[in-house]
Amino acid sequence: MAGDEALIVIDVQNDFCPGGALAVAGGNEIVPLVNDLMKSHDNVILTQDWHPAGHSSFASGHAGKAPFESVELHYGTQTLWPDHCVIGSEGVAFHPALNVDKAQLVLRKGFRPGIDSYSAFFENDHQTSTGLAGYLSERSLQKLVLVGLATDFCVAYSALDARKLGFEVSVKLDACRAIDLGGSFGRMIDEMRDAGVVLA
Ligand code: VGL
Ligand code: ZN
Repeated sequence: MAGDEALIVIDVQNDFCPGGALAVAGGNEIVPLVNDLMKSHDNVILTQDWHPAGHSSFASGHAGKAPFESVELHYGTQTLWPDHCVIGSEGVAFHPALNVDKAQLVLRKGFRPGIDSYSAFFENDHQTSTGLAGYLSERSLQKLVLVGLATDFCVAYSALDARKLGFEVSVKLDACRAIDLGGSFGRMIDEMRDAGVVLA
């Protein structure tokens, strides 16, 4: 593996695995693959969806709204989710079989009550930075391999922002699983391909 390559493991957390609050079908199945990939990478970053209770992306706080509907927030249209990845809960923890020992950075996102963050680079206003691009450039990490949950939300938004920022990006689809909300999987695969993301 090249010294300028980083493996970014997106949101492999209990709430995105079967039995979790926002379970992604087969989410747990990627864990052995991700663990193997971590063995062959020197630079490993984990992201963690990290919401305060009552987060604005939770349908429970919007009268008359159900999970998977959407709402207009100050930065645009936001899909509403079941309460998930609440700080302090079991669901926010990494999957217990995920080997986190090699992670050099754990990047938490979605901690501001009024704004969601799918991407590991920018929150959903596409302006507020998480600081990840600065970390990667300070460490001269220019090639990114992305895996995790969910393919069509946090993985795809991260991959698209990474391309916009000029990184070389590949997504290893066998180590990802999708939510597929209203065709979002196919749409985001097309968007990633069009943006020059290598889909492996
Ligand atoms: C995610 C929806 C809400 C993800 C996070 O990790 O893909 N999706 N929060
Ligand atoms: Zn979330």
